[in-house]
Amino acid sequence: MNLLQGRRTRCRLPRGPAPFVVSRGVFVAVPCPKPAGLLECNRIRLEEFPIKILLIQPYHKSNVKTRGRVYMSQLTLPLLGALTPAEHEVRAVDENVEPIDFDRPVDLVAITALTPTAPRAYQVADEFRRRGKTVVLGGVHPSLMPDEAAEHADAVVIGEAEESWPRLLADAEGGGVKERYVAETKPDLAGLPMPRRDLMKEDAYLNIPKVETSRGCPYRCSFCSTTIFYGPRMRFRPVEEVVAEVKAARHRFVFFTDNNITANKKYAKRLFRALEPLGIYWLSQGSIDMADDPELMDLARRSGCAGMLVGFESLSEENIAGMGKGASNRVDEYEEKIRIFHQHQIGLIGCFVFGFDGDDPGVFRKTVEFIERNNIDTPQLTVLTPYPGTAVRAEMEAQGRILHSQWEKYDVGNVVFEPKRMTPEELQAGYNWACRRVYSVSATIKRSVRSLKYLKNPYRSFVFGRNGSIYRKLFQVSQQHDQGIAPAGA
Ligand code: B12
Ligand code: SF4
Repeated sequence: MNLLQGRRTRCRLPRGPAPFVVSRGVFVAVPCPKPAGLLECNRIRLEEFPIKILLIQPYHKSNVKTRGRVYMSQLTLPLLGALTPAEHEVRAVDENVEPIDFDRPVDLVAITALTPTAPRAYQVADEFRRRGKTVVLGGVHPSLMPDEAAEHADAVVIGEAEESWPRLLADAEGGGVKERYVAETKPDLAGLPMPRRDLMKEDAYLNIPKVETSRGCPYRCSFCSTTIFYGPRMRFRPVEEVVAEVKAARHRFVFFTDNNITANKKYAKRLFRALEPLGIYWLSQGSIDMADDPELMDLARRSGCAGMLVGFESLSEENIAGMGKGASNRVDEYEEKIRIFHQHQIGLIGCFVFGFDGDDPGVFRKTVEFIERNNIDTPQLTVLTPYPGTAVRAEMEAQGRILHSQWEKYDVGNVVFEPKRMTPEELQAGYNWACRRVYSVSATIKRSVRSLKYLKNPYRSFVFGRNGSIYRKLFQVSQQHDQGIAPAGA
């Protein structure tokens, strides 16, 4: 299918309008009612036609709002916008902050999807295709479930976009897109373009700009999609390019999207040294073993690290070994390492997952007590979720333990599988109990006040207090099952 099909253009010859589709001077073989016209038109160049591209981030109820603003702006559409050759016309809509105009005159609609947003992404795709538009799906979920995505799209982009998105657009210019684009290599991150943040309605977000410093993860935790998607080899951006992007974002707070910003300590130390003069605060993700390196911790603090999102995952060594995270996580060292983080004035968003095979109904109280005892500044409680492509899903599928694949419920707040030592209902009820307890207003205030003592900085402690209330909202919306997969009124 040609994506410019139907766009009428005027032939420069005196014969008048030609019902051809034109792309940068190349005619596509659409039968012409005037046979001579085709010949004549083939000999001339018409004016250039930019492809009108609409990038879409689909709605999901988990994009909760604080004071009317979505809590996280996203990097995906700004980066896709920046990877789009300048001659095309590109717009972006995040459906979480503004409605989609399905009748907008566009040639190509490109939609990104994670697993929980996939059902809405498919609805949006179907709606545009009904209107004759060419639709492309990409991102983590379409990459891991390309056959499913292909039912709703003209093209599916599998993997990272740096090389395949421009290739797809070149095909579109030349006549038509292929059904699949597979990223042939993992792109080198040197020279990534500056994300087009101007494409987004920046005032619709709490506006914590996201910046990448690396992709990939050397570990392969059984429940995680990251290594499957980005690969086990870490790739890094040149430090000076990261610094330039942070400066351009013009914000005192930045979120680095890395899976493990300290996975390569040498790189991390260089990065932190370069960030220090910028006077920013930042959050990112990393593993608990970062606390083993005092120099790294010191540099992180001095560079403005307000907190790290750290995967504790479980308080059971058996679970840690089972998920393949033994290299970085030793349960008996957790308490000491938490103290080291706090001594360095670095707060913790501590992630705990419920529902591993070793978990029984005692896991909830034990985990909550650990969080309270150690003052995890913001606990992130989640239910084990068997995402496509992961080892956990393969194993559960083989054992017939997957309850359903209603992807919108794969939001880490809903039980979608049969646990080993509990019923699904017990797991859900235990999870809900734990969330109510740690995300209660009083628990959140208590944590913030305690955080203030060792973070020694009201701003940092405020960040964690705010995070706590965001996670409370996230938990609440995950339990609102009456909400559909589309925004109200869509
Ligand atoms: C920042 C982040 C968030 C942010 C923003 C999410 C977002 N939608 O952008 C927040 C905090 C909101 C979030 C929430 C969640 N997240 Co999250 N998040 C991340 C994180 C850390 C970085 C994502 C990012 O910005 N990467 C940088 C951008 C540029 O990369 P990208 O989006 O993958 O895009 C590239 C390609 O995928 C491709 N591409 C993407 N879309 C498209 C579309 C087209 C048309 C094309 C051509 C190409 C293309 O092009 C880009 C450049 O190569 C990743 C882990 C990671 N490091 O990737 C997890 C990750 C994406 N999150 C994940 C999950 C599970 C979630 C949650 C469900 C649960 C949770 N609590 O974390 C929610 C769901 C939110 C939602 N409603 O979508 C999983 C996804 C698993 C899955 N199968 O879907 C990941 C991979 C983490 C993991 N450990 O498994 N997340
Ligand atoms: S959970 Fe963290 S450490 Fe494990 S594979 Fe995923 S990104 Fe890597």
